[in-house]
Amino acid sequence: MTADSNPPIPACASADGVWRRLRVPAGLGAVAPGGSSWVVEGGRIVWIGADAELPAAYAGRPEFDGAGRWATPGLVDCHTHLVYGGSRVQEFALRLAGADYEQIARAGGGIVATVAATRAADEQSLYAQAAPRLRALLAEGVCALEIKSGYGLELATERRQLRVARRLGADFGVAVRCTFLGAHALPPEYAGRADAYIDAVCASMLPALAAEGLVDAVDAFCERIAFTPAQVERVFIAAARLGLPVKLHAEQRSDQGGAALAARHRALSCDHLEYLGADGIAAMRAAGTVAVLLPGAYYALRDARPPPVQALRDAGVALALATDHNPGSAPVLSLLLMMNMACTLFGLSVDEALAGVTRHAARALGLQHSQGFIDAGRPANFVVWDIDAPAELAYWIGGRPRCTIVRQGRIAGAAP
Ligand code: DI6
Ligand code: FE
Repeated sequence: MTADSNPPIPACASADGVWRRLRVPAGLGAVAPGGSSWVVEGGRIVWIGADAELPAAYAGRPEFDGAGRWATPGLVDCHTHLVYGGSRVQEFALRLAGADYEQIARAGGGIVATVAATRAADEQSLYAQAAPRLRALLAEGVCALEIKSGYGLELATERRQLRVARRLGADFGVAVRCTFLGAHALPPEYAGRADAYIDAVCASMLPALAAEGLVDAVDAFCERIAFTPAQVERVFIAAARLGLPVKLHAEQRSDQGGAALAARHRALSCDHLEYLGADGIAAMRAAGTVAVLLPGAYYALRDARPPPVQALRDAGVALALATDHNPGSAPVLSLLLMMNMACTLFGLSVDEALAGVTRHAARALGLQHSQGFIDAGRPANFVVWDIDAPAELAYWIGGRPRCTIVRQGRIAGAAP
């Protein structure tokens, strides 16, 4: 995808008025079974109820007639690495020729290759490269997303990534949660000195970026090719000192006990989880930590071991889905496709997949009070779809249903 010199999507028109005759899938809104209406005022939903019960006080407002269409909350992509320099298209060819992700990483490719390209890119270039990726996600109804740092691995570049993430949120009128992922990989200048790098993450990078208001949460990569649980725990302690919530890339390629560690630190989410064991599940359940499943990375890496969905379900752990958009393991630009893959590859039901890209994804970002559910008192973030049934959102592969998106109280545009 080429860099974008176009301006952000304009927020076309106010959504203020009465949205009538809409149906919402079970569990995604405070709605009536037969058909619902809601009233948007000043960009927020101020009333919601059955069509027939619309208070007379709202008569005369602009009307948007859904004519029985399905509506969902705005989608939430709760795990992306959207801001980075370059691509890793050559690794795709290497993988097709038989190399695996860890071999590529150990040979100096992988995350560290993107670190070099990101360090070389200025803020304007990072913004221009990320904008079309964001535009693709937004066109499917995404109203909130996470953007992680982690391709700088030194202060100035991590700052640049997070500043671009903040600017994208403001310019595109979308809720962006900025997550500091300094403990993503070991930068080459610290080769053989992982603990010294973690010192720098905890003592200087994180406090500086948090003081600049650039950090909403703190993440780390706990894996054989990344950081040990003991190193991750030091990062979590530094986050707690600053009052920041944590999350973890855990158990993607081996069971390191990362999920249990993260749950002990009351993590918002643990993500990937293909190798998650019973202890991790129990700890996540006890802490209310969301399990974020990333079927795009699973697919792209041709993994053979799906996450333990049935055990997570049995334990009552909330399941969220995300693109994990990144240039290496998940060049994914469609959250709807992740619904399809989660159903097809991981055995989720359509209802679970829908909750996974709305309600539970919002919780994975700590945004459960403003995103992922249609209710009075919340900012107006919802999508009205031209579909026959909610299952259509998980059905198409490589296309998307037409829709009208209301994002932060503005009608953001209809898909062509
Ligand atoms: N897990 C991921 O899915 C990404 N980072 C991580 O820790 C992959 C990042 C990359 O390959 O560039
Ligand atoms: Fe990731």
